[in-house]
Amino acid sequence: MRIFWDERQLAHRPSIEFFNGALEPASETPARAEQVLAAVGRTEPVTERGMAPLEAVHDPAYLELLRTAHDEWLAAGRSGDALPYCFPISRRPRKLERVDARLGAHATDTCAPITAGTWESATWAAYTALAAVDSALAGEHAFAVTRPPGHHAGAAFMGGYSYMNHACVSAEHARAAGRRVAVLDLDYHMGNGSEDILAGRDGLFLASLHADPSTDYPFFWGDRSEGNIRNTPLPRGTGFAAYDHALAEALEWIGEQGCDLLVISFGADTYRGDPISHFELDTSDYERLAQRIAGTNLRAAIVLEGGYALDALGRNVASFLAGF
Ligand code: OKP
Ligand code: ZN
Repeated sequence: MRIFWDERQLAHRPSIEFFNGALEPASETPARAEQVLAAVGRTEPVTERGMAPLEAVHDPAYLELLRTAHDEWLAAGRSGDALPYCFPISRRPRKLERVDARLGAHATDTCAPITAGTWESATWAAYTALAAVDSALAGEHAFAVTRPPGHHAGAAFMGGYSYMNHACVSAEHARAAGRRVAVLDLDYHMGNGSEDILAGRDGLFLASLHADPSTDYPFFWGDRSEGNIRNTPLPRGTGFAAYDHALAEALEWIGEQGCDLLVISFGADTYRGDPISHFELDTSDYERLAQRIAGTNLRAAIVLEGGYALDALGRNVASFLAGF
């Protein structure tokens, strides 16, 4: 297992978030990466890849907003993190002038604050994922230490702590290299951005296990399967036996699609101690789940999505990696 990391991912430092109607300290912090790094040991460096692999999955106007929104926010006389508050439910095309309108046009929710370092971290998360998928293409499993998460970022939207969909950027890179690629999403939350990007794309597949959207974020996706998308909603309280069974079925489907490479969106927020989630996996369960995946003989590029129990995040990730 090779492990990749670039410290520019620490530049994104959101301060606050809305949660259940109150402003709270942000859950998605640089300390998450630091906990993981302390647990996994030596990492390898990552190279810059320019805009092309990002533009292969994201809309150029959206990328431009990500790059410039915080500067525009400051130019408008604001301080702190840039957040949208008004969203285009009307779907009427408009010429957008204020940064507030442009943010709302490219966001599903208020859970993705843009800070001074967001662009730097999000692009280096994508480059780190690309390094991992290059390793998988060459025949060796790899783990990319990535933050902020990516799977709620769609072709032209951010949301849920996610800006750049690094799982999809790396899956598309492997597809362009001639592979049939499955993204296996094991984060607690349904990866609505990944579905947005992958639905209907030739040679790319998404199998996702997640909390039932009737009870959990992102609410408006994740209950239906169609074409190259396979969604498995699971109830709050799901523990190892039911999760492992759902994983076995997802892997069988991935095999039936003829996939020959895996990108795993790994979220450790399925852990029983996660502060914002409601599954019941234990640290040792991650190793057993990973053993099941490794048993398929597909090479895997693993990227980090969520996981907010800071004290346990490192050992949960290490347990998952040990299974390979
Ligand atoms: C990201 B990932 C915060 C409310 C919490 C957002 C959850 C994002 C999870 N304002 N809802 O999938 O771990
Ligand atoms: Zn999550």
